Formats: sequence, C-alpha cells, structure tokens
Amino acid sequence: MIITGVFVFFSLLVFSHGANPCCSNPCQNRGVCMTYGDRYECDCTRTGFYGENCTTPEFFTWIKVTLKPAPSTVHYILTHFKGVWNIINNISFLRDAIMRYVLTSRSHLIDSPPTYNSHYDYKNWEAYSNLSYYTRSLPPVGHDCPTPMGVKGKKELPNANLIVEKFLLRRKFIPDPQGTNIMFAFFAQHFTHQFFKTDTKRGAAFTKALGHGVDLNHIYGESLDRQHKLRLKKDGKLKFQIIDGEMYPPTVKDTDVEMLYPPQVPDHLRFAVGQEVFGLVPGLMMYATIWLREHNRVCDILVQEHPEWDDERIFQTARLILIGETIKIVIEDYVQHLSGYNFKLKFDPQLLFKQRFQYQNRIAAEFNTLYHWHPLLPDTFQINEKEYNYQQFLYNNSVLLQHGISEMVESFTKQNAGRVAGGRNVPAAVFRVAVASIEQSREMRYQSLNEYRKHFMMKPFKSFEELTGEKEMSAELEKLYGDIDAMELYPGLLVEQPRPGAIFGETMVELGAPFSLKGLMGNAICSPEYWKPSTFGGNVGFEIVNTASLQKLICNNVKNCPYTSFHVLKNDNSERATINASSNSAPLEEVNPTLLLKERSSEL
Ligand code: ACD
Repeated sequence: MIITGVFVFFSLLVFSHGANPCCSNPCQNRGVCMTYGDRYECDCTRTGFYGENCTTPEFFTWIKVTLKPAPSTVHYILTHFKGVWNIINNISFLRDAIMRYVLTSRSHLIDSPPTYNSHYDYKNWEAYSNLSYYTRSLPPVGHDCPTPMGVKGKKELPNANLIVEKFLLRRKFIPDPQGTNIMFAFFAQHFTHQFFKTDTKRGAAFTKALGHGVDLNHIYGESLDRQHKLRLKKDGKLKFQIIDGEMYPPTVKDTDVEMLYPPQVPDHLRFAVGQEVFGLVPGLMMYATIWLREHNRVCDILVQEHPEWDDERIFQTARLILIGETIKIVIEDYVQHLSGYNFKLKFDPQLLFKQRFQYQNRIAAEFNTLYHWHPLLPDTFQINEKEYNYQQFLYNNSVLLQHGISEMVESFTKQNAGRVAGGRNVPAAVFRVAVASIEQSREMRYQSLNEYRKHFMMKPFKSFEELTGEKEMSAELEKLYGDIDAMELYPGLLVEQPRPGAIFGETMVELGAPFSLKGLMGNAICSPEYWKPSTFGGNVGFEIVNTASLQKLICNNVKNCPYTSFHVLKNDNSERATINASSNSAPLEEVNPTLLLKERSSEL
C-alpha cells in the first residue's frame, strides 16, 4: 500500500512537469543546464560562447575556433616529419614551449577543483569535499530522463553480455601495431592500481584511494597502519627477504598485512606489498619487487648523504624521490611510447610555474573506465621457454622464484601486447571484467560517447560507420543502439577505429591525455614550493628524479641489467645494434649503468 502510494507520488511528480528539459543536453560548449520548472536555462559563463544554448562564439573564441586545427591534424603532425622533430627536440626553448602548450591545453579540460560525482549532477559541497567518491567529468544522466542516455536511443540499452560477445571478445589475438609489450601492460596495471581502487563494497562510484593520484600507496600501503607494518624501521627501508641472493618482498606472516590470496597459496609465496591485490599476477609482483628494491637502494644513498637523519626522514624522503621517478618514467617513457609522437615529451614542472594551474587532482570515474585496457593482455604469458596460460599464471608467485626478475623482464620486453581499439581483442579470460565495465558505467549513468567527445573538444560522430570505420560491426551496433548519440562510452572506446598504425582511436587519446597530464603534473611535488633539491634530500636525490627512466630502474635493481623498454624491438637495425653492443651478461655490480645507458641512448 505504502509502496504503491510512493510510486504514484513520484509518477505524478515526473509526469505533471513533463520530462526534465536538461535531459536533451541543450547547452553546448560546456554551458551548464539548469531547470526552472518545465523550462531550462544555460549558464554560459566563461565558456567563450553566448546565446540560449551557448552556441554563439564571442569574437576571440571565433578566431580561436577557426584557427584551431583538428585533433587528427595535430596528431598527424606530431607523428610524422621525424627529421623536423629531431631538430626541434634539440632546441630547448622550442621543446619547452611545445611541452608547455601540451600540458596547459590538456589540463585545462579538467575541472579543478572537481565538480560532480556519480550521485550529484549539480555543484555542491558534499560532491566537492567527499574524497570517497571518484569525481565526474560529466554529471550523471538524470533519473527522470526518458532514456538511459537522456533523450536519445532506446528506452533500454542492449544486453551487456551481448555487447561484449559481439564486439569486444577476441577472435584471434591482434598485436598492437605500435609494438607495445607486456612490460608496458604490467606497468600500466601496477601503476594505475594506486589510484583506481574501486570500493566494491560501496559501489562503482566510490574509491578507496583517497590520495587521488600518484602517492605510491601501492608500494607503501593506503593506511598508516599498513605502511608501518611494511617498514623495517631501520635506515628508512621497507621490510624484505633475500632469496638466492636477491631481494624480494616479505611474507604476509612477516608483516601481518592483509593480502588477497586464495587458500591454496603456501605461506612462503604469500608476498606482502602495499597493494593488497598484487598477489594476483606475477607481473604485478615483479614490479612490486623492483620498486621495493629501488626504495631500499635510494635509502642507502640517502643514509650516505645524511648520516644524521633518522629512519622516518629517510623513509619520507625516499618516498618523495620514488614519486618523482614514477612521474618522470610515466611521462618520458610510458606516455611517450603510447603517444607515438616524434616530439620528445619532457617532465619539467618548471614549465608550469608561470601558468594558471592548480596543484590538486581528483580521479574521475570516467578515467577509470577508459583505462580498462584489457585488450593489451595476451592469450598466454611466455617466460623464456615456458608458456603459462591464465590458470597457471594467476596467483602464482612461484614464477618469480623460478625465473627470477631478470628473466621475467627480458621475456615481457619481447612479448607483444594486444591492440586496444578496433574491437574484438578482449581475451576470454577477462570476459566478466568487460561486462562489469559496461554494467558499472550504466549504474553510474554515464552520458553518451558523443557527449564525452563534445566535452573534450571533439566533433560528435555522425554515424556508427564513422565510429568504427567499417561496415559489419557498425550495422550491428546501429541495430542495437538505434542512434549514434546513444552509443555508450566504454564499448565505444574499444570499437573505435584506431588511428593509422596506432593502439588507440582518437577518443581514447583526447580523453585520456587530459586526465593523465593533469593527474601527473597536479602532484604536490611538481609545485614551486616542493620542486627543489632540498625536498628530495639535496642534489643527489633531485638528480635521481631528474634522470629516472625505465631502463635505469631495471639496471639499478635487476641482476644482469637486462635490456628493456615499453615496446618490442622495432624492425630497424639501429635498435638491435645498440642492444647487441651491450651484452646482457655482466652482473649488476660490475655494470656501470650510466655507460650502458649511453650505449643504449639512441632508443631511450
Ligand atoms: C598528449 C600526450 C600524449 C597522450 C597520448 C596518449 C594518452 C592516452 C591515454 C592516457 C595515457 C596514459 C596515462 C598515464 C598516466 C596516468 C596518470 C594519472 C595520474 C593520476 O598529446 O597530450
């Protein structure tokens, strides 16, 4: 009786006023829609546009819009003309100016301070201040809208299982044409699991990673309690154990920290690290081990520099150094590789010191969703001569001890990862994860792919054929969704036509780059007050940050200093020649990493 009454009340409320006029997203160019009874108004303040729907450009906006090249043109220029870029890369004021432009133009697309969350589609203090939520770039579609995408498309979205089966599931492994390797895939998974930590008990809208960025909680633990359990309390170091003369993480028994392992895993293989899920894949534990070694190595250096400092200060300073190293590696190795640019990206916080830029970050739910790059995963994992299927590989830390980190690095560097965009490349092993990505996006009431494209300054797709660049999938998608303006974000990103020879389509880069660069450069260590030698224990620590690279991280911490990179060897001989020149057989103590790196510098 009461339930019927409540239903009638809400029905009257919705139908007596007609549908919410903001459901049709009438306000363009980032204008904000607000209802007044049955009417709406667009708030065009500081959008550079005016008029009822914020569609008329002000004079300077008109000039900017007219002169602004399309993202595809910019991408083409950045990925071609290698000779010209080689010159520009060596003229520091030009390289700096371009990098500054990349950073500011990307990060200005992210609202900072953050605005909405998955439960609030209007600005309010709760949404701003409650760090347990992922923020949102676009507010959720109103519950009172006629369709899940607002007003476009059908009343019900197609079955999520069907979408994954028809468009996302791998038929035959499609290697990434940019040559991305498994070393990259595991780095991505390891690195992002410090800020994508959905609080599944509370729902997809919530996060357990309250630092909202690169704070290395995946190394040091999210809580102070976990951190202290992982610390040795001597010379700033983390606890460790030595196996066959090499450093590995301590066990759960040694630390008393919680880790997720199935019951059959024996005690001696229950390694304990900052992130509780890293027992899942040996690739994650490999990186956890490498960063553990790096932390303790940096502590040794700091102790030498500062014999007067206590354990706490050495620990805290080493953490800041590792944060700096991570950001440097992510920009100059990882994003550089993904971009495919001939322009050489640069990590230099000083570039932003005279710009309008906020040193804060809030992880967005959409960033988490778009980062579901499961097509990267291969069908099996190859280490040296041995091939592991998923069942043999998952939760199997014995892989680390059997092969050692050096062999793992060598093998993962050689193995191709899959192409992310273009459709049909998600391995069957993670079928459920892909379905969950779609279902959670719906639970959070994401707006359509085209609304996200507009928000990130791209033209909306006019047809499914324009989205996929082919006829078969696009015809089927059209049947299921009915309208290109009702296409969902996550499946849209994965079926999008990749750029020529690239891992991603346009939308992934144009959405992913702003979230990434804002998140990396918005870190406190990049701010003017932090970015100075004393923050990092002096010039020696500052130099560690400023010269960090993936290859150096490996050389300094892995026996035999194996060659590594985020891509498989290219087919050009120059790369092979430099690697052959530096044989991989010298033990770490005998190698001068700097010399080795110089030899390898043409590829680094
Ligand atoms: C640019 C630089 C090139 C961008 C190329 C690809 C970007 C695509 C997706 C995101 C890539 C990487 C994410 C890396 C780091 C995330 C850091 C988050 C920190 C909170 O043209 O702008």
